[in-house]
Amino acid sequence: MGIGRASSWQATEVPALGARPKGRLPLTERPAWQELGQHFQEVRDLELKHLFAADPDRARHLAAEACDIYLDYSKNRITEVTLRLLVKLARECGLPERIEAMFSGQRINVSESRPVLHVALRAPRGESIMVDGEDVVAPVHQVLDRLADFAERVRNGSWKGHTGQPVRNVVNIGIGGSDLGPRMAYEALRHYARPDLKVRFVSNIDGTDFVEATRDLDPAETLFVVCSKSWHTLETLTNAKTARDWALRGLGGDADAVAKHFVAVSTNAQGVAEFGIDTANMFPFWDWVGGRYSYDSAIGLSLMVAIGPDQFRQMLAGMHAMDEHFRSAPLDANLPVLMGLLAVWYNNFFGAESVAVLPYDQYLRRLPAYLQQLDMESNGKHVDLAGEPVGFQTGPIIWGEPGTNGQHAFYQLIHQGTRLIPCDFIGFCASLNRLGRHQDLLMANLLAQTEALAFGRSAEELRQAGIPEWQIPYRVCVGNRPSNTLLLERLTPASLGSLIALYEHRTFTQGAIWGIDSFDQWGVELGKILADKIIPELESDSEPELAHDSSTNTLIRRYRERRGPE
Ligand code: G6Q
Repeated sequence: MGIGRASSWQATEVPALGARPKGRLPLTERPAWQELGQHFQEVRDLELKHLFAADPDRARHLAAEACDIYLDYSKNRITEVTLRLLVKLARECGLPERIEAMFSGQRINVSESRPVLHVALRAPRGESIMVDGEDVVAPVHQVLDRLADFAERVRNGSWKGHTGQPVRNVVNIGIGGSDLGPRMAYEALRHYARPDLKVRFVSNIDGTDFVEATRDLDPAETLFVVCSKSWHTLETLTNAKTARDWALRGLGGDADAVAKHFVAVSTNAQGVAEFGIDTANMFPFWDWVGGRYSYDSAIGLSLMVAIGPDQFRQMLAGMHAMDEHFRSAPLDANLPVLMGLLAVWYNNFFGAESVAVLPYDQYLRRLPAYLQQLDMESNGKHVDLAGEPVGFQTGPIIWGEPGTNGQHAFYQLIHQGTRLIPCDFIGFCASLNRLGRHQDLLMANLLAQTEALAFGRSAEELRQAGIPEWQIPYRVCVGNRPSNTLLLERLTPASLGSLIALYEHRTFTQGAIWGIDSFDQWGVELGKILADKIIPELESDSEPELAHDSSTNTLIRRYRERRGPE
């Protein structure tokens, strides 16, 4: 099978009109989609080496820059015509109108009837975005000021624990959007964090997560930041309760200690109060912030304590700069739009099933996990905005590891496997840790990988290099594997902010083309409902009556028999 030959664009089923704006055709019937389908047949076998040979200025033509992020997208299997048609598709899908609808606070999260306003979290003081007649930017800054005040008190030692000791350990308790963002950003900005402050993250309901995160901590010096938008999440509430027991045990059992060692970030003040955390120690956010889009809200409190309010605000400024770019740059020079359209090109026309994100910076090691949620929870949808089944593939699988580790693990499949895997390479010109030759060696690897993927190594080249004939088939790399390269100057709070906002808006662009709701996540509900049913069956002292399928029943019985004593 030739790489990238599978094609899903011809899918015949199309979504019904439903709530689609009047006169707008289903996606696969739109002129640009149809033209892209024909164009795909013409260019599917074009090779990058020929495209580069035909246009010595290709790298200049197919590059864009914004917010100090240089995007080289020349190593993609596209021509000028592809780009023109993709931009035409974006217009036919109403992308500019959808961008405006988001920024102006319309309820674009249709299945939850909510606006989607993470962009308001980084809007500068004095701007206003109205929702139901009320400005949402002013409250954002009130909360930011409260967060900054609290973070400073923790950092300068004036916030004291129950026994009068300053905080030396911050443990963030949350899961999903209340964990992945702050954890990724803390890792990314560790260079800017206070070295004398330990910051840990507990998310998994597996008790091991809590035990290992707190094993070497002194409760008298530990602050728990419990993050839960809903304050209903089993994992977070269970971990928070365990944390409270742990802290009280270590602090002599005085319930007053909770006020000094626990703060909450939530939209649910009642739930927080019932749990026993004083709402004076609660930082709110709003239902127009989706969990996976929330680390720049109060959910980022642990990060703010670690890096300080000024650096946090610089991160917000970097995000805002990318928001402005996304809102105002022409579509064909707009980084998130270009990346989103290229993703659609591979996903729907080449039939690519996944995208690898490969950051060449150790500080970005949690970025692939973060982007996995951002993209897969947002665009893993099977119905369109009207609730009708889509007739095409939506969100791809996102995966990756930091370079160069991945090179010694899974890159083989990207180079010589049978699947087409578009890659995003992310690198920095200057390292935060200059150490001998390390940075040049790291970046040489990034550049070499993009080159090897694009241009491969032919049988002829191998012959010329003296490789024995019998070995040549094994060693040929056919190339023509596409990649984007994102080159930034240096990893700073601002550049991280711009990078994350770039990916947020890339996700948005894809969702807008597919006409889906990128802001709900109903698919995660079913497992929770079933778990709620199974919990009492595992915990009951007497043998429960089981009414599941025979597999689940057998597994429950086997687990109960063998779990051992407490
Ligand atoms: C993200 C999702 C999900 C959510 C977690 C935690 O967009 O909504 O990952 O963040 O389920 O939810 P709570 O913050 O409500 O505990």
